[in-house]
Amino acid sequence: MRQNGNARILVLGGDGFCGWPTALYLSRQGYAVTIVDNFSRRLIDEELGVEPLTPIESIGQRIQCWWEMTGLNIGLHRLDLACDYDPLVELIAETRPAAIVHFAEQRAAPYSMKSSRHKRYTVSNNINATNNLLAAVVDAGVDTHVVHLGTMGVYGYGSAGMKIPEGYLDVEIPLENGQRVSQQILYPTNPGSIYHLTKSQDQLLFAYYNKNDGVRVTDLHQGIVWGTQTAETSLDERLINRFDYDGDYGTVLNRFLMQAATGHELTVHGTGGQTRAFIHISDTVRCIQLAIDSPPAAGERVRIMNQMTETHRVRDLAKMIADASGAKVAFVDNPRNEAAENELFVENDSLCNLGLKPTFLAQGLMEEISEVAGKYAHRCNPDLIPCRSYWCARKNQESSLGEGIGIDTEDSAEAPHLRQVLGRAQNLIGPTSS
Ligand code: NAD
Ligand code: USQ
Repeated sequence: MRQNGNARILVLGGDGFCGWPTALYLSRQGYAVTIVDNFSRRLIDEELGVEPLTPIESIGQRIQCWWEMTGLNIGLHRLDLACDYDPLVELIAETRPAAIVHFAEQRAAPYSMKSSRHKRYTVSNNINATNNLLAAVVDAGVDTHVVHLGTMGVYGYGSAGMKIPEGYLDVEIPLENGQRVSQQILYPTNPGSIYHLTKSQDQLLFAYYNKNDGVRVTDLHQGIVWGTQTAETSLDERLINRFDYDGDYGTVLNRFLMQAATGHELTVHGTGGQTRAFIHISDTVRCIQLAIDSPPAAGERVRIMNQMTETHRVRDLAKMIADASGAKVAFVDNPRNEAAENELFVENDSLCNLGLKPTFLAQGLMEEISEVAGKYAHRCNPDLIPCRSYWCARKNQESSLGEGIGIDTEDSAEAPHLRQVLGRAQNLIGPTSS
């Protein structure tokens, strides 16, 4: 008998790197899962001329395979959350989900900084998707718990020396009459890219709809996700998760793993003194369930939890992987505008207290190098490894002249760069099971 059999969960962005394994995990835990996605991530692969290192199937084939392997059905709706408002309200009103997990945003900082077009697309897509979701929950008249994937990057990556708290900061304000008033405020946000900026703005949308309409929200401020496979995506190669390694979407640890496996130098930006927070993909999916199973009470303010398990300095990561694999480390010019060196201390008690048992880097590293990066190394295109998105406009223009990207030709921020490939979207979706 499945414990969660009656609970319907919508997974927005369920075809993506975090969304797909989460959809499978929740399905296996007994929730009735429906994926909502517009497949923009697959279209962006086309725009960038990139394929993931791992050979991912169409969403239809993925869902079909899941049914064959487990007898479990996953529903599917193709919607653009930033535009398709009425169908979204209908879907929520019809399914009355216990929770909606919101992964559906443009999530790469380098991509968001490539050009004004990419900045405008990222802002338009992400803010509209989040606002539409919240407005739709209100319009549908449901008491659904919204679980959002935020980012550690909303805090910036530093503090006054204390651990970064989980969302709220205790402050004391001196009044003119000499009294001092204590308050908790949202931790001052300090985003480093346009992408991170949209996550900061999401926080205000959540606070507003929570205050005004009583929408129950959990915002999970997640660190950099590493690894590829979970127990569920490993069941059959047709279920494999995507592994991004290119200069825009590849995240640092997965890039280093792939670089080690393909004999490429490990591309440390600047001095590698940047310290960041990390979490394994298996822990991501577990955290989502922990959040779903412990919703905030009616009337409770937005609950913010830091979803990370360890912090590392980039050059230490490179050394760890170089020592394990024999790879060489290259210190390259940093294309980003970020602090060269930072310390990072983070509170993460909430999810650990709910039952998270972290997977630490030392446990999974070699397995990732050999079983994923090594196995699919032949699919790597080395030309796609360098990061060519510069935070500084002039350098970006110089770079885009060489590549034919980044120049605005249309007066719309909606998704102009995607239009050229939209016609092929149907092929990417393939047959569907629902
Ligand atoms: P991803 O790009 O692989 O997946 C996002 C999915 O959302 C894609 O399938 C995409 O097609 C879909 N999507 C985007 N815009 C949409 C729209 N308007 N309508 C419908 N679907 C849309 O990204 P990911 O790595 O799985 O990240 C998921 C979420 O987790 C993001 O919000 C990201 O900010 C957050 N996050 C990711 C990481 C990480 O390291 N990957 C770390 C912290 C937080
Ligand atoms: N870096 C290198 N070499 C590389 C790639 C990156 O040194 O080849 C450095 C970057 O300069 C940066 C750090 O590694 O200092 C992290 O970069 P990243 O691309 O791994 O991570 P980031 O851009 O911060 O974004 C990723 C996800 C994003 C998520 C965020 C969580 O793409 O969706 O929100 O991690 S966090 O970093 O905690 O804000």
